[in-house]
Amino acid sequence: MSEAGGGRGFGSSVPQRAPWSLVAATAALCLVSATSVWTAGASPMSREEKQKLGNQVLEMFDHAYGNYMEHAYPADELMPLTCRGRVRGQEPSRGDVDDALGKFSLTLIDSLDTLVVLNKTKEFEDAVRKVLRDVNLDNDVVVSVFETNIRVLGGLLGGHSLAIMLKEKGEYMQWYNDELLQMAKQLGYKLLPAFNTTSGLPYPRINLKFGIRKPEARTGTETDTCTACAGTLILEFAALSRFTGATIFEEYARKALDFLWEKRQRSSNLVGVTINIHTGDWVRKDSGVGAGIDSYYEYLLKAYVLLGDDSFLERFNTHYDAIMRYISQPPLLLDVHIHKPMLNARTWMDALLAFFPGLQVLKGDIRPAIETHEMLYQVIKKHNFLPEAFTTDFRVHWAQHPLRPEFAESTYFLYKATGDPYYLEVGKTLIENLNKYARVPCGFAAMKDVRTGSHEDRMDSFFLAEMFKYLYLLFADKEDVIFDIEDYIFTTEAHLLPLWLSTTNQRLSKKNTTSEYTELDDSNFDWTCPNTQILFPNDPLYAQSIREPLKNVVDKSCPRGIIRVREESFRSGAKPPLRARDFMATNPEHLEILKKMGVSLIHLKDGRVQLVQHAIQAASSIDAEDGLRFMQEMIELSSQQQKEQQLPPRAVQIVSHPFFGRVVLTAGPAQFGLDLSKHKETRGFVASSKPYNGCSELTNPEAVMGKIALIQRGQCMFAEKARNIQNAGAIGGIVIDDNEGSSSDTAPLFQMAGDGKDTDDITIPMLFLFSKEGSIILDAIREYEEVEVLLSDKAKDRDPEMENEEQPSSENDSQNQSAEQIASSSQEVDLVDQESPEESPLNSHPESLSPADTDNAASISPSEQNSNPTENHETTSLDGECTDLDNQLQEQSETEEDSNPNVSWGKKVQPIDSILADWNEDIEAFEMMEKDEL
Ligand code: DMJ
Repeated sequence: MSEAGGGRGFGSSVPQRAPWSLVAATAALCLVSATSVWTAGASPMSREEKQKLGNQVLEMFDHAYGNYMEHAYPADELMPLTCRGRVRGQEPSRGDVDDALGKFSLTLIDSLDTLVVLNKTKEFEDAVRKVLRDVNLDNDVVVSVFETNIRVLGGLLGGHSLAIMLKEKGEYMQWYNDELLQMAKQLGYKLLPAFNTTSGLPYPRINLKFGIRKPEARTGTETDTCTACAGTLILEFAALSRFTGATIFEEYARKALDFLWEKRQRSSNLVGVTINIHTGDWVRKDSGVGAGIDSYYEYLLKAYVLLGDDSFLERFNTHYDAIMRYISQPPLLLDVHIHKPMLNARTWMDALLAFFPGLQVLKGDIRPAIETHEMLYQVIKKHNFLPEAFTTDFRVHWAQHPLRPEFAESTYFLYKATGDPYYLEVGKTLIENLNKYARVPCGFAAMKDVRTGSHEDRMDSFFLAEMFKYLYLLFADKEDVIFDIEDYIFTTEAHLLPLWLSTTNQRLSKKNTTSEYTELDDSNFDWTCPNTQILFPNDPLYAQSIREPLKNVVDKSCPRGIIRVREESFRSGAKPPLRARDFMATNPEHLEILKKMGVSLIHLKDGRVQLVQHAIQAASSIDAEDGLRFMQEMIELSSQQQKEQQLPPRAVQIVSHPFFGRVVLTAGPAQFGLDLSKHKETRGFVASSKPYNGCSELTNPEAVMGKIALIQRGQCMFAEKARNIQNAGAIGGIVIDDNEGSSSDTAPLFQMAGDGKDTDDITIPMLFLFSKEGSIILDAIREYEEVEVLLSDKAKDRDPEMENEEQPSSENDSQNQSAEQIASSSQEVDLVDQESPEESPLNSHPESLSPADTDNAASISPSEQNSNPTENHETTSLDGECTDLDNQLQEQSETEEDSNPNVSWGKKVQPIDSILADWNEDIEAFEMMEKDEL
C-alpha cells in the first residue's frame, strides 16, 4: 500500500530537532516537558534511526489495515489466521468480547483518525467515503454500550474532527459536509435508551435496532454494569453535544458520572468494579486501576482537560489520592477492597492497568509512572508481551495477549514527559516483538499464550486505533505529523477530539452539575502544574535514577506474592501474619495461629482437610482480619494449584514456506508419549494417515515414515492411534478434532488421556488440535503439499534464514494471496462427524476447593497438607535480592504511613460486628473475582 498525504511522514527530510516536546493533549492541564537537553543515560537515538522505526510502523500498519480491507471488510474484524472477516453469528460465540461487534465495519471506523495521524490522507478520504456508503448503524444486534461508545462513536467523532481540520487546510476533504458527525449523532440517539434507569447509569448492552426492553431487543434484563462501562462516556458524549449543539448527550453522561461519584465508598474514596444500575449498590467491591474501572478515572481527568470543568479535576484528585494511598504499592498496583482498603483483594495484576503510568504523566506524577512502567517493561522482556494477568511475583496468571496498546500508550507519554531516549528503545522492542511473534501472513494475530507463542485468530480493532498511533507518534517529530497533535486530546480508544471544544456550546458547565464539592477539603490538591525543575531537577538522569533500583525487580523477585502487610506488625516487631502458602497442617505453631484467627480444621472422611473460619471465634478483630486474608489466600492458592496441575498448552508452528514459523497454533498436550517440555522439539513434514482415524494398522506407512502423522479424533483411544502411527514410523502425531468448528479460541485446553494402561511404549510426541486450527494445516497441505511443522512447548524464533528467502517487494502480495487461498479452501474441509465418547476432556484432578455456603471455607487435599505449595510453582531465582525488595517495600510502607497522618484510617481497629457485617459480601466478592474475566 502506498503512502499518501502531503509529502510528510518519515520519508521526508526535515531538520533535526529536539525530541522532547509538550505532552500531547494536556494543553488545559499540565504541560510537563523535559526542559533540559539529554546528555547522559540511554544514548540518544539519531533522527535516521527514528525515521527508520517510524517507517517500520507505517509498513506494519499497512500490513494490518491492508489485510483487513482486502480480506475482511466490511466485516467488523479481521481473523488473521484464516484470513477472513469475523462476522458475528457466523463464528462460535466468544461471549462478552463479541459485544463490540455490531456489523458496522468496526475496524474501519476505529482506524479513521489513525490514517490521518500516519499521514495517509488519501486513504482517509477513501475510508470516510466507504463508511458513508457502507456502514449501517441500524442492525438487529446487541452491542456493548461502552465499546460502541469508545470505538464507534469515538471513531466517527475522531474522523470528523480530523476531516474538518483537513478541509480547513484546503487540500483534502473539500467535499466533506459533516456527514460523519451526522452518523455520530444518529448513533448517539441509538445509545440514549440505555440510560433509561432510575440511577442514570446506562444498561451495559443495547440492541442497535430495537433499543432496550422491547421483546425483540433481547436485552434490558441486566442489573449490573462495570464502573468503567458507566463512567467512560463523557468525552464522546460531550464532544457530540458540543459539535452538534444537542445538549442531551453531555447531560446523560454527566448524570452517570455524578451518580458514580455519589456512590464512591466514602471512607476510602474508592469505587468498586461493578455496580447495580438500579439500586446503585456495589456488586463487586474490589477496586484497582485496571479492568472494570480504568477509564472511569481516565475520563475524570480528561473531562477536566476537554471541558475545563473544575469539578472533574476535584473528583479525579480525590480518587487519585485514594489510589496512591491504598492501591499503589510501587512499582505494583494492587486491587484492594473498597471498604477495607488496607486489605489486598488479589495477588495479581491485569494488563489493562498498563495505561495508568500514561495517566499519571497527564496528572504530572512522574515518579510512580516511571516505576510502574519499568516493572511492566521487565514483565514484557520476560514474556515478549504483557500477559492478560500476572502475579505479584511476575508469573503468568492469564497467558493471553490480544495486542493491547496500553503499554505503548504509557511509553509514548513518558517519552514526551522525560525526553529520555530509553523510551524510544522500549518502543523499538515493542515493534520487534510484534513483528517477530504476532505478525502472520495475513495481519497480526493476538497471542493465545505468551508462554508458547501460540496465536489466536483475532486482531482487535483497538490494535489499529491505538497501537499504531502511539508507536508512530513516539518516533515522530512535529514535522512528521500533518497537524498539531497537541491541539487534541486522546480518548481511551486514542481517538482525537479537539481541545477547542472546551469553549464551544458550554451550556452544561459546572453550574448544572450535581455538586457537593464544598464538603471536600481540597487544600492538598495541586491546582497548578508541577514545576518541571522539580520533576526533573536539572538532572538528565532523573528517570534513569528512578528505574535503576527496579532494574531486576522481575528477575529477582521472590516467588511469593508481595502483599501489603499491616505496618503495626513491623512496628511492634510482632511476627507477620501466617500466609496460606507457608501453612503446614502438621505444624503445631501454625495450628495455634489458625485458632487465634478463628479458623478451624475439619478432617473430612475422604481424607481432605477443610478450613472454616468464624470471625467471631477469633481472638481479636485484627486476628479475624488476618484470618479472612488467610482464607482468601488459601482459596486463591488452591485454584491456582488446580490450574498448575494441568499440563500446559503446547505449540504447533508451521515453519515451511510461506509461513516461516509465523503461524503458531495452540495445541493440547497428551498425558503419554514424548514430553515436549523436557525434550527438544520435534520438527518434520506432515502426512495424513490412512485410515485417517488411525485406529488400525496404517495402509500408507511409506507416506508417514519419518513424518508427523495427522490423524482424526474419534473411534478409538488416543493411545491406540499413537501406537499405530508409531509402528508405521511416524516421528510424531497431531490429532485433529472431528467436531467441526471447534477452536481453541472458544474451548478450554484439551488434554489427551492415555488408555488407563501402561503407555511407556509410546515414545513419539502427540498433540491435539481443535478443528479450526487443524484445518489451517490441512488447507496448507492442499495448497503447498510439503508442509513442515515444529511441535514444541514454546514457539521457536522465526528462522532468519527462511525469512531472508522472502522477496520484500512481493511479500505482502504473495502472503495475502496464499492466505486468501487458504481461507477459501478452508470452507471445503469436510471432516466426518464421529462420536468419540471415550475421549472426554481430562479432569484427573478433583476439585480441591469447596467453599461452604455460609462460612468462609476452603479444603486442601491430603497430598498438599505437608508440602509448601510454593514448591510446585514456577519460581524465579531466590537470593538476597528478594529480601531487599521486601525491605524496600516495607520501608516505603513505613515512610508513607509515617509521613501521612490520614493513613490511620487503615490502621483503625474494626469492631468484630463490622467485620461480620462485611462477611458475606467479602465471600461473594471473592467468588466473583475468581470467576472474573477481563
Ligand atoms: C481499548 O478498547 C480501550 O483502551 C479501553 O479503554 C480498554 N482497553 C482496550 C484495549 O486494550
